[in-house]
Amino acid sequence: MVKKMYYTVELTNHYDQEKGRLTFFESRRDIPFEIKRIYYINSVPQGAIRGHHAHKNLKQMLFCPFGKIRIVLDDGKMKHSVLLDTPTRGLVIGDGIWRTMEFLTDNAVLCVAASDYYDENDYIRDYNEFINYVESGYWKR
Ligand code: T46
Repeated sequence: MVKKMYYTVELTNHYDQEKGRLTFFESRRDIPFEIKRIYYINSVPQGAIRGHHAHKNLKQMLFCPFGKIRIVLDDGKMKHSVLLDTPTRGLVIGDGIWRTMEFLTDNAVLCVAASDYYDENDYIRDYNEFINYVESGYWKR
């Protein structure tokens, strides 16, 4: 479904000097899955790091409408980081990616569109277990 494991996307937006900016994305057109759930994270103290998990099947798109958040992505072999510091940047993350989210500014907001309902069984919250999944070939790319 999500062929690349993660990538950023520049979201379509309309800016008006007097009225501001409107940004949008649509299932299947701008992101490669149907959205079943939206959630958002706020009131995070500056410097706090959340995440530390991967998903077995879930695909998501992360975006930051306010503030600055660093997302570190780990496929079990290599790590990359992506800065969400503009409301028009989306980060699509496929399954099998260990992620952390570092809130670099106070009051930053992380919004997420997800391909499925919440299911704790889809989470891998132990890093050694994640590496075992990677080495077992669970995610065939
Ligand atoms: C992810 C990153 C980007 C729910 O009950 N329903 C939900 O839809 C979600 C997302 C979470 N929860 C519960 C599970 C935990 O008891 O809320 C609590 C906090 O969740 P968690 O510690 O997993 O939050 P983060 O910020 O570490 O991770 C979240 C998402 O859980 C995760 O899927 O990829 O944001």
